[in-house]
Amino acid sequence: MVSEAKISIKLALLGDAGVGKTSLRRRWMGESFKESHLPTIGVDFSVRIVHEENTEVEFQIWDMSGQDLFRPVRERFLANSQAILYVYDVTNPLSLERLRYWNQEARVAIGGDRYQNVCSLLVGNKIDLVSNSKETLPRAREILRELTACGSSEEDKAIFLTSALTGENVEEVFTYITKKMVKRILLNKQES
Ligand SMILES: Nc1nc2c(ncn2[C@@H]2O[C@H](COP(=O)(O)OP(=O)(O)OP(=O)(O)O)[C@@H](O)[C@H]2O)c(=O)[nH]1
Ligand SMILES: [Mg+2]
Repeated sequence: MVSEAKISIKLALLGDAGVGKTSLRRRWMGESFKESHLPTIGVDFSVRIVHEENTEVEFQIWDMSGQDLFRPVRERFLANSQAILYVYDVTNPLSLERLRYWNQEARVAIGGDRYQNVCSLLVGNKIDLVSNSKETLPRAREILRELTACGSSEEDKAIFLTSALTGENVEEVFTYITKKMVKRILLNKQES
């Protein structure tokens, strides 16, 4: 029997306070949805094991507070991130613009050279609250161009519209990032 390879992925959730980072994490972890906003204090952490291409993937999720005051804490935990979900709220256009700020914070914490290897995805959350969430996509594409996407020719695929409330597209986000990261890590292993 061929034993599975084992890898771990350190994924950070970044975005303004209240956009739904914790709700997305909880949804993917199979936990219940909370109606009230309980702000994350500093950083929350979850681990989930998934399997992809004969590889066991330990997904470490670092769920960051969106409040300014926790910047020093975030920086410490961001430093080793391999993937980042930049989350905005589709009902709040400012939260989409603010992803440029979050990108700067991540670049500084991770370091310019290393940031080039980080896999970034944009997630527009709370689509259950609007009938036209796709209207945010043109601007989201522009902003994503400034970030490092998971393969620049696949920009469209690196933007997901989700609802942590209904669960729509949440699994797809994590499946996408798993496939991308496993492919990349296995490729790097072969080359080294
Ligand atoms: N309708 C709807 N509400 C959502 C959704 N996701 C989150 N919320 C609500 O938005 C509020 C904030 O959600 P959180 O997940 O705590 O936000 P956060 O980004 O983790 O916030 P901080 O930890 O303060 O940075 C809560 O009241 C959630 O119930 C969603 O997809 N749809
Ligand atoms: Mg939170």
